Amino acid sequence: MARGSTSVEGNQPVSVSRTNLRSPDSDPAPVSALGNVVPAPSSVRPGGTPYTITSATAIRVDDAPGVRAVGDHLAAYLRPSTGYPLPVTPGSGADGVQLRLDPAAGELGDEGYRLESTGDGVLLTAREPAGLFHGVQTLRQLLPHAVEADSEQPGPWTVPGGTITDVPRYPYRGAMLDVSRHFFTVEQVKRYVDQLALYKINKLHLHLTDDQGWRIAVDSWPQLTAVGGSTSVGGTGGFYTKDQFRELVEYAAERHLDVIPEIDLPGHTNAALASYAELNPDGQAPELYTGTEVGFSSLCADKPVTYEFMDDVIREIAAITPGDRLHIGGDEADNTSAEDYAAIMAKAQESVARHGKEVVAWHQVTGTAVADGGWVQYWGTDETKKEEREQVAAAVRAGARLILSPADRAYLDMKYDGEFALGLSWAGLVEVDRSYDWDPATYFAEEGVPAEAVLGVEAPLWTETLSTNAELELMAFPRLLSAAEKGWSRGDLPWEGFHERLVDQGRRLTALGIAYHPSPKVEWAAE
Ligand code: IFG
Repeated sequence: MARGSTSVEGNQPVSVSRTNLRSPDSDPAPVSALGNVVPAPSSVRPGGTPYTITSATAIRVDDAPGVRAVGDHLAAYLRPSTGYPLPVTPGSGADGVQLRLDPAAGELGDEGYRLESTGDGVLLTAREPAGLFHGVQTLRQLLPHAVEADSEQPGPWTVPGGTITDVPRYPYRGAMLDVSRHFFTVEQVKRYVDQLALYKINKLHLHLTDDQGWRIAVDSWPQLTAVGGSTSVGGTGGFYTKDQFRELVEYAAERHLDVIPEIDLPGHTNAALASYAELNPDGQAPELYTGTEVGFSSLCADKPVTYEFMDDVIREIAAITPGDRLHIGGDEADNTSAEDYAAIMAKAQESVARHGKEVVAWHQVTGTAVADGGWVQYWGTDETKKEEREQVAAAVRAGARLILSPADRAYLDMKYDGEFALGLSWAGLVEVDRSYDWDPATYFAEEGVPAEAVLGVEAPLWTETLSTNAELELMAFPRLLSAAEKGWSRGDLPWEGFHERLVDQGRRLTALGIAYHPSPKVEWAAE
């Protein structure tokens, strides 16, 4: 099996060393046109006659809930660049592009799909609408990259012939956006959601509260946004009303992403403490904070009002969150004693359960009791002490499940190189090859954590140094594609194959108006 290409029988693990980095003697076979997709599909069988979309092509959809919506998304993706009408037509025609549900296709699971491209057309089959939506993202990538343009381009719009059968490896494939250090409006977040959908990301974790800003309205504590939402790192503030948050949740859901809101506790709370004097030990509210230090703030464990505050906030956020998960933070509580941390996190987890949700928290929560069914988000690095990793493994043995966000691989705010203007470097420098150089399935193998305890992967983007979509996109692309592939495909695919497929993705990102980082690790102009 030549290194670097996706096999015709699914992704056979190639024998790579612990790193997936390019080895000098690698001679990757050219990836097939049908396999030129990120994340890599499970099984790619090129062959048969290609299909060319024309002005006569119809998008034929099952008359079932959610299927027409996927057809409308596909039409919206293709109409501007092709200039074709591409009507979305309920009915059973067997030509054109068909989106069909098959409840018996159990092997495709909740999010998988089959794409069959022949001379007569493209047939997308899935058990659920989410699978059809993910199949549509693959179909986009099988068309020339000019299809992503928002103005009419010359064709032809040809899809390679063959069959793709594709099922995600992990159910949790996330991206986090920190809207506290710098606020991003609803429209700015929607733009990021559109980009995440192309790579089959299905979770948007919004880091809504921190020292520098409280970004979500809470009716019972209105000062949180009136005061706590009024500033940011070095600048103006902002916040989402509940209706705006609902609008984001709906927009993400239409693109098959669940929103997971984070209320960071007990640390990273200066914005809340500055908003309500009574939350502070001495009844004195601190100044609003617009710097970038961490670890200095803490809720007060021995004041009853603290727990009223937390329960009110969790109640109101739970009520506007359709998903079943709330993130309660738990990181960098450097100014909270272990005893106080345990007391606060226990109460917070009780509140989450009382309001009908389940917990996600940063892995520091494993220093105290993790609620049944709790999910732990690990953000350590290769330098993380063994006992810290062991503590996480112990929580897993007690039933917790893991979301992996290793900061020296998946943190999109890490500088690419020492001279890079944006981003931070506390976890090291992360070029795109390093962002690809890890395998979620074996990441905690040394601690004996079973592979099935890993729910998936998330790529956080912290915004201490970012405030525009252009800056966000420079940091997120192309490294988000590594996280997307680690979450959807096998984690032991060789760097060479990913590198090959990145080249075409670069052209797509450009066609999408995304100014990505032209990493020197990738031969972007390669034919
Ligand atoms: N660590 C902090 C973030 C942010 C980050 C920047 C976590 C969980 C460093 N906590 O990452 O608030 O400041 O890279």
